[in-house]
Amino acid sequence: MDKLKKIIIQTEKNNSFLEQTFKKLKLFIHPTFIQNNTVQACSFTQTPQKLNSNSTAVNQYFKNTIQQNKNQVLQGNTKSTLIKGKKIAVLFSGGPAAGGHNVLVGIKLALGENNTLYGIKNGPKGFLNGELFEITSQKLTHILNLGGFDFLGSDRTKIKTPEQFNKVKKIVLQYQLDGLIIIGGDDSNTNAAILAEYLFDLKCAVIGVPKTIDGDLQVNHLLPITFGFDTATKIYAELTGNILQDTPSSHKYWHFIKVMGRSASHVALEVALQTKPPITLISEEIAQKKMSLNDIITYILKIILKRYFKGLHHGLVLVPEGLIEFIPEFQILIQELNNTLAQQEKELAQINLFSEKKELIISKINEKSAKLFSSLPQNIQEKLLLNRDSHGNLQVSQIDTEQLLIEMLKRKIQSLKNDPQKLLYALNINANQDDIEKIHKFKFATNHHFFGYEGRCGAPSTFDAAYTVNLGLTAGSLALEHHTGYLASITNLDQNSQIIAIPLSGLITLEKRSGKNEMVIQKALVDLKSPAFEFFSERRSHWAETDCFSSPGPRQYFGPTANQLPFTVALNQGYSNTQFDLGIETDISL
Ligand code: FBP
Repeated sequence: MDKLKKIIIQTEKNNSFLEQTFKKLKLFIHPTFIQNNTVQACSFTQTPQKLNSNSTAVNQYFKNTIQQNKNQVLQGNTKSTLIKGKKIAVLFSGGPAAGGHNVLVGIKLALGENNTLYGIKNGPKGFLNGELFEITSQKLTHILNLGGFDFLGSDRTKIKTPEQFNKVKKIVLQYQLDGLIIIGGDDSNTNAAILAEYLFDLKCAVIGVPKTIDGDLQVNHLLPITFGFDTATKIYAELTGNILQDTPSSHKYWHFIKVMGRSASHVALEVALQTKPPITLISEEIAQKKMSLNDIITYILKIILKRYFKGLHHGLVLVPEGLIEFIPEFQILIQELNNTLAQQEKELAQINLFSEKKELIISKINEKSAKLFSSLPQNIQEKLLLNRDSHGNLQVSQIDTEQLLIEMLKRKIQSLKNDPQKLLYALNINANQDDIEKIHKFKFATNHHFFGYEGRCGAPSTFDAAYTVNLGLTAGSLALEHHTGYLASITNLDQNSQIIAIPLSGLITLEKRSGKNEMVIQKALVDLKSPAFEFFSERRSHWAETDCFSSPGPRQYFGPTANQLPFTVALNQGYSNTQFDLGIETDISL
């Protein structure tokens, strides 16, 4: 075989030239974890800061954990005492997010060679099946700084039934676990809090690590962001920036891009701040203004036409994944569909033809919802009827909202062509005779995209790479010292960053889900009074009227933007610049 072929073959199995380099990249390690030039666990002390739970039901449910942790925030301090012989297990829960592998590396560094780290394959489901194996340092050298969750795998099983809890107990006893670390989002950390209480008597500490590209697990200044958000938004911003750059070049397309982020619009907002497209929809604002689908279409069309009259035949609309669930009439429709799908499960399972399924559904929902459902394109109807996930959620990532908007706009534009004067008047656009003539020539050429899965498993940005290894060190240290029911976190990401632990029980509230009160960590949605949203709302009309976009390019590992934090995080935390400071660049030797 010739030399060139050999070189290319050597890049197989996560060994591209880039990956080879990434595995050797130095990482920023927080000074709390460095003693005598070695990276090791820290110890924790209580801070005066306490989280208050207002609900007696929550206090009652978490009585053991709260009695021990007093809902007080902990702070990490450098220490030297050596802890030996502990057995800690770790699992991923939910969708992947860049940096997950570095969390494992961080935990392993905290545990050192005197304690045992077990990896749990395939998330909570694998835990229930006892899929544990020992993670050696050797195994981790191959995944340092690489994207994905594939080293362990993940799943979305919610541990909730008595049988499942019994299985958990059995596994904890079988492996004599002193700690369990759950790397997950809001729902998974709710599960971590519940398991901490459940395993209290067995003296198995349960620790959460805040993961999700959605960015919807935030606790004011205590948890500025989850890991994975930075990488995902940088990837989406790169792609969006490239498309924006194409628009005035080809000068004919309107691109509709749906970006991931299940419910909250943090991802869309961040990508908007990075790239400044003409239109970005923010679900939380649409819900607050009670905008109907027709209102949204009217809003978009007005901008499209205003740009058209200025000679701008192109543009881009950024659509948050969860939009549909925030439009009031869809909220009602989805609720009714959820109920009907649950009640008619058996009947529906026996029907093969979609038209017959649809007929049954329509006969069971109210007239208004039936009318809305019938007016939707068939592919949207089909997706709205897909199975719910294990937490009972509609699978919004499967719904082509960007295509729905295009279809509805096309219908509206058709009616505009039939009666331009009437519609321009309805849209409140002042148009002269020339403009009306132009309407007849108006062409609406579109493209649609969904940026979702491509953002979850890319190699972590420098921020996520550093953040995750330090979160892993934090979680490992908490478990070693047997602090149970805590979420690992780092505050003040721009300067004087601090290692902290947030009591999970202090984050739990009661929320009505499917008609029942459930203990949950509430999703952090985009706050319309936040500095990031206010800044966006100040700038957006300027971005709509002219081409103001910018193209941030690929995520960078060297140079001026290598240490850049998400803009939304920097704005909302009141930082004075966009750079993170997480410690000292250190060679990781495993
Ligand atoms: P997590 O909340 O588990 O991190 O998942 C985030 C997410 O990427 C959402 O943005 C998206 O709606 C969902 O996962 C898609 O899930 P799936 O992998 O099951 O298609």
